[in-house]
Amino acid sequence: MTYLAKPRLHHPSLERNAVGYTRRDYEGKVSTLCAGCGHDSVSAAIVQAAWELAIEPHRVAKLSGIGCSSKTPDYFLGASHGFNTVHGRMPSVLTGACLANRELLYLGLSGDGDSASIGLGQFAHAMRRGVRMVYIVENNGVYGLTKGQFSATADRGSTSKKGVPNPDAPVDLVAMAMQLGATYVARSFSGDKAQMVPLIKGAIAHGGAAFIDIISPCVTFNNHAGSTRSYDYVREHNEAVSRIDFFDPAPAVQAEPAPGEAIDLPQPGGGTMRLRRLHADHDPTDRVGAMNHLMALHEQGEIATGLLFVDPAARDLHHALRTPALPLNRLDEAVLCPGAAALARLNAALR
Ligand SMILES: Cc1ncc(C[n+]2csc(CCOP(=O)(O)OP(=O)(O)O)c2C)c(N)n1
Ligand code: SF4
Ligand SMILES: [Mg+2]
Repeated sequence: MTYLAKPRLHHPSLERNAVGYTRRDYEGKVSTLCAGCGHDSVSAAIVQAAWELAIEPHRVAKLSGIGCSSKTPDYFLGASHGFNTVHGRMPSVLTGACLANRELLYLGLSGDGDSASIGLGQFAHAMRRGVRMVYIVENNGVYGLTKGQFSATADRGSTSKKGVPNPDAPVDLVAMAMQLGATYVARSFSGDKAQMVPLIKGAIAHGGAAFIDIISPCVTFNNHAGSTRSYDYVREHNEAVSRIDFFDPAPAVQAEPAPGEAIDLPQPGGGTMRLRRLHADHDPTDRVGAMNHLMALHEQGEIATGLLFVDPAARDLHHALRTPALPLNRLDEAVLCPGAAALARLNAALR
C-alpha cells in the first residue's frame, strides 16, 4: 500500500471558510514521508493558505517532478487536479497547462535535486518567461528519495551523514530566480509556519512568476552536525528580512502600521500585501538591492528568509503571448475557424 486514505467524515462544528469548506477539505492522503520531514510542514502551510484564501479546490492544479518533495502534492488539496511528471520536467508541463487554461491556480512542487540538478534548465526558463504560477522548492540539500546524495544546493564544505565534505559550490535558486526575472521571490523555513503561510498566500495572489525556496530539513539524511540544512543550523542562522501579512480583496479589519514600519503592496492577482521590514536597508521592490542584501547575509553565513523581492506591477507570460482569457477547450468554432475571408486577409498581409 503506497498511501493511506483519511476518513471522509468531518465534525459538524469545524470552522468553515468563505466558500463553505473546512480545513479538512484542503487536506490530502496520509503522508508516507519520514516522521519529522520538513516537507510535511510545507504541505500543512499550503493547506492553511488555501483554506484562508477560500480557494475552491477544483480551481487548483498541482504539478511536481520526482523526489520526496514531489510526492507531497498527494498529501494536500486532495480534491484538486494533479500531475506528477518526470524528474526535473515539472516546469514545462506546468507552462503548457497554464497556457491552455488560465482559470486555474498552478502550484509547482519540487525539490532541490529536481529543480537545481536535473531540472535546472527547466527552472530557469519558467522563471525568465514569467509563467503565472506558485513554484515551491522544498530544499533539504540532498536527494532524500535516493538516500541522501548531495544535491546542487548543498553548501561547499557541509558534510554528508558519513562526514564526507561537499567540494562543490552551491546553486542558490533564490538568487537565480531574481536574476532571471521572477517577480515574487521568497525564502522560508519549514519550521516557521507563521512566516510560510502569508508568503504562500502572497505568492498565490501575485499573478506572475512566484518562487518560494523553503529550507525543509531531511531528518533521515541531512539533519546532523556539519549539515547547513539541519533544523538546528537553520534555526541558529535564520535572518528574517521581512514579515508579511496578506489581506484578501475585502479585508474585515486592518491594523494601522506604525509609520515607517510597513508598506502596502497591492498585488496584480488581487489583495494587498502588508510588508514589515525587519532590516531598514531591505527594500523588497528593488531587485538589485535585494540581491546585494541576500549575498551580504550569505557571506556572513546567515540564511535570509522572508519576502526578498516583489514587483507589484508584474506582467506574465499570458500578457507577453496575448493568450485568450477562455481556456482553449472552450473556444468555439467561430473563434477557431474565422472563415475564408479572414484567411485571405491574413495571406494578403503577408505578401
Ligand atoms: C531521469 C531520472 N534520473 C534520476 C532519477 C532518480 N531520482 C529520483 S528522486 C531523485 C532526487 C530527488 O531529490 P530532490 O528533488 O531534492 O527531492 P527530495 O527527495 O530531497 O525531496 C533522483 C536523482 C529519476 N527518478 N529519474
Ligand atoms: S528521506 Fe528525507 S526528504 Fe525523504 S521523507 Fe525522509 S526525511 Fe523527508
Ligand atoms: Mg532534496
